[in-house]
Amino acid sequence: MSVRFTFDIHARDGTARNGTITTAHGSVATPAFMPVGTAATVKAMLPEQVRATGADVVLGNVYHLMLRPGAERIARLGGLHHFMDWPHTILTDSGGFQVMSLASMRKIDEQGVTFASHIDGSKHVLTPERSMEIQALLGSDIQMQLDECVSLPNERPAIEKAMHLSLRWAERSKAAFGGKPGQAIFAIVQGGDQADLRVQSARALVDMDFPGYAVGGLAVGEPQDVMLRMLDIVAPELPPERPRYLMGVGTPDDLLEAVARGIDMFDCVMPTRAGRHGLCYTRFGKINLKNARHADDPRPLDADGDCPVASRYSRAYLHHLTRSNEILGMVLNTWINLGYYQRLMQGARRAIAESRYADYMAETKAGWAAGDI
Ligand code: PRF
Repeated sequence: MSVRFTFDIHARDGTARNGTITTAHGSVATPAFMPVGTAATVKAMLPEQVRATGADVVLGNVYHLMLRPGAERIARLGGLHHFMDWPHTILTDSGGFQVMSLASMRKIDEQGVTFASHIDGSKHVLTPERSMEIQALLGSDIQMQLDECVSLPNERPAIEKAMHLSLRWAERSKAAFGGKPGQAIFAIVQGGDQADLRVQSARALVDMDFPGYAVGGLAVGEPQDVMLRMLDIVAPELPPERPRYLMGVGTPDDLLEAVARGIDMFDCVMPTRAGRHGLCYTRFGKINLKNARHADDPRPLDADGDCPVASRYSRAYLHHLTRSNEILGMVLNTWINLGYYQRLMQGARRAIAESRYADYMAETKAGWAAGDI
């Protein structure tokens, strides 16, 4: 029996939604946070630990994996799920965004992106067709169209040009998508901070009929209120029965606000990257474990919470590991953060199902603001 890609909405509270995405590799409870596993690893974590935090899906990157170890090699070795031993859902980003932030000598034209590898300087071309071919070789469950994302603030002509190029690349990506059972391709809405361009982009992509829609080009330098205004404008344009993914976002506060506006999926390096630098997210707000005030503190970060790490180790120990650059410090801090992001989304799902999302948001924010940490 082959599994179809589906999205079922169980409950709505205002514009917030609680649902389940089903892919070839299992189900994803939404709203969902997807830990970033750029190079076929969620840095510092074993796959079973990532799973234990509550993640149903992780993200992989075309850009990194095509350069090292190579998409054809991963395919020969049985695909990305087998290679990294993550048997659950995988979403892959198409590569354009990472090329623009990491590669040197980047050039974008109608055909695609030409760039030099940040690893060895070798030259590569990524077209919509090649990006989809790579995502098929990886065996990704949710594949993203190739797009162009410009940073903000930016001039309108540059935003408009990138939005139109992304629409043409959406057509080509969709035509090139292989689509085994249980796999899907998502479109990406662009248009920067320009309301009319956002609407134009969303409408053109909806006409192309994708199984899911992402909102790209946000959290790229604009203030939070601009991002939220764009979500207020874009979400009503998208088909209510299809999943919506806000790419590369964000802080816990961003997630709560975007869920309220109808977003179902998120990914961000923040919990993993911040963790490796000693920054932890908890119910009581953000804490910098490098700070000297923790050196003699015997209390765990969250004695009464369900995180096996945050309830167990003392702040003094986490401070010591972090200051000493110990590998275990990165592991524990990453675990705490991924655990917190997952609990935040679990709480959101429950609150939406019980029609008390606004209260959940207010209570959660009050917990951060109390700042007793
Ligand atoms: N496009 C793609 N990946 C992304 C983004 C985008 O706009 C962003 C923007 N926040 C993060 N990751 N393809």
